[in-house]
Amino acid sequence: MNKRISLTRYLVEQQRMEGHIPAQLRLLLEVVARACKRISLTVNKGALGGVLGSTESENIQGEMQKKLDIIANEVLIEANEWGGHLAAMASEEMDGIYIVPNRYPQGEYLLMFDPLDGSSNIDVNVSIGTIFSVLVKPDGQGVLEQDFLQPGHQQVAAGYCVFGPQTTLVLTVGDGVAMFTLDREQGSFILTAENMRVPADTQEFAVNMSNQRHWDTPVKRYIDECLQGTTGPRGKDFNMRWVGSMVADVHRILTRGGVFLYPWDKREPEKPGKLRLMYEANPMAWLIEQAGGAASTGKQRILDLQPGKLHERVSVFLGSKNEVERIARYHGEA
Ligand code: FDP
Repeated sequence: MNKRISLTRYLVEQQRMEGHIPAQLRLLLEVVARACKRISLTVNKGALGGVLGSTESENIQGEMQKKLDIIANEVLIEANEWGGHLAAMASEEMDGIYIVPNRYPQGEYLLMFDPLDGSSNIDVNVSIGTIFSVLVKPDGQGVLEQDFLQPGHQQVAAGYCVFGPQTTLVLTVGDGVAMFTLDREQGSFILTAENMRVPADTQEFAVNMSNQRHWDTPVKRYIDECLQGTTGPRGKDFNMRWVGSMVADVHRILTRGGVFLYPWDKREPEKPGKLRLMYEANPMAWLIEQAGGAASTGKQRILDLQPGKLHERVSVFLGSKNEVERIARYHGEA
């Protein structure tokens, strides 16, 4: 890419284009990106910054919180609460919604985030990230948890930032997917890919194979067929890649294709899945669809799900379209 386009310039140009993002949404995205820069710097310090390891606390889902989960959560709240573009926030790490305090002006947007996805990879220096999703607050006085319970197809912006060998921010405002790489010397995100596309076919899958014995029949069938390679019904070999941070696995899929599976399984049958609909599945599903891929629960398009509660979990299959459609077909046939 010859001319360097910063995230700021990209967003200003998106704002100028008719029907694209309003000024308040542009501001919001810039603030989220700034918060991601701070989180990236903190992650980079690692043991030197005293930020590794766990706290004594658990989040609402009963998971032990890492120090960085809490730090990233605070960074995102502090950065976003005063700008006047938000009405409230919700986070995987907080029980209820966080309403913008009265001392600040209230905006029309709702921000949701998983402040640090892939927590179990923090201490071992493997890629982790921040995932975010933006909705418009429905009309009416005040803000209620209910206002967040909108299907994913109503998102107005979604993205993530991966803290890996490079820090990359990937974003959609409903007009394709763009990727920005953090230039540390300059301190700004620079556009490094536009119109990212997920190829419809792939020979790579991402799943936690240790759960195989707990899967449902359609998932077992799909993976069994992949594993049979050239001599099986698929007639081709498959490779497996599993980082174990959804944000990094999805980033690979957006970059070169593949399919990601985190299905419902029999370990805790009453739970619809492990991943969270509002903070993980919806933003990733929209990004993947915007890049020409597909995202399904196996039975339904993820973006059409009506959330029943803030911390709802869901079964997730996303990535290369033909593979996701095949998995959905196997669910239909089961
Ligand atoms: P983590 O528990 O490390 O935070 O949703 C969280 C997540 O990571 C995803 O990023 C990842 O895909 C998945 O859980 C991995 O979970 P398991 O190791 O339990 O399979």
